Amino acid sequence: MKPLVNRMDLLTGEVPSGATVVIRRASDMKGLYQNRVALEGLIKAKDPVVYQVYNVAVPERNGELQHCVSIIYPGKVGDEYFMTKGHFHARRDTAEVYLGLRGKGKLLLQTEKGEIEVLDMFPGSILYIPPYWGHRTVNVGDEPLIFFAIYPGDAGHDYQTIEAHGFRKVIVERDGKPVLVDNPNYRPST
Ligand code: PAN
Ligand code: ZN
Repeated sequence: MKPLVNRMDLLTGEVPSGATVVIRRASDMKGLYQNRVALEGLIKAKDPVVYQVYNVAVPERNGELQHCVSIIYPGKVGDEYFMTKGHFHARRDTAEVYLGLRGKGKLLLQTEKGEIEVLDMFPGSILYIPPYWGHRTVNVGDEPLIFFAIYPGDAGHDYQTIEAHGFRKVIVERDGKPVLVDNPNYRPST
């Protein structure tokens, strides 16, 4: 691997070259929001992009550092804000750092035992995700939420655990403000 430099647009979060982009539309988020009817309506209307991630191409092996820019667009499904799918790292003993660049967000973290934490994301926020904590980001503002992330090359992503159990809490809008409420559909691990 040779050293490399890439450029991101600090306003839009786009990385025009040197990265692969993953695009997640409303139709990719089935089963993740509480309000299925609202999600179906959104998919039928125009199936908007909920978020996208520019991943700089780095080998997925120990010693390397994966790094990427995530952009979560403003919007809601019912009263639940646009958010990422959320995941654990496949290798549970790997950490991650997020650097907030634009917008207003919440980082929802949860251990497999169901312990939960919520951190604020804002331009200049430096967030540490320790090993063993699943994580999901939520855009609670009215502009794109953009952040840079760095994590071990061989961390990998486990989406299935979150898909199967959900997060204990969800972040919804109440009277124009984000509020953390219990997830009625949370299925704890036994
Ligand atoms: C981030 C996330 C990114 C998209 O780069 O992968 O924000 O979220 P999902 O992967 O949950 O769809 C990260 O935490 N990587 O490990
Ligand atoms: Zn991660």
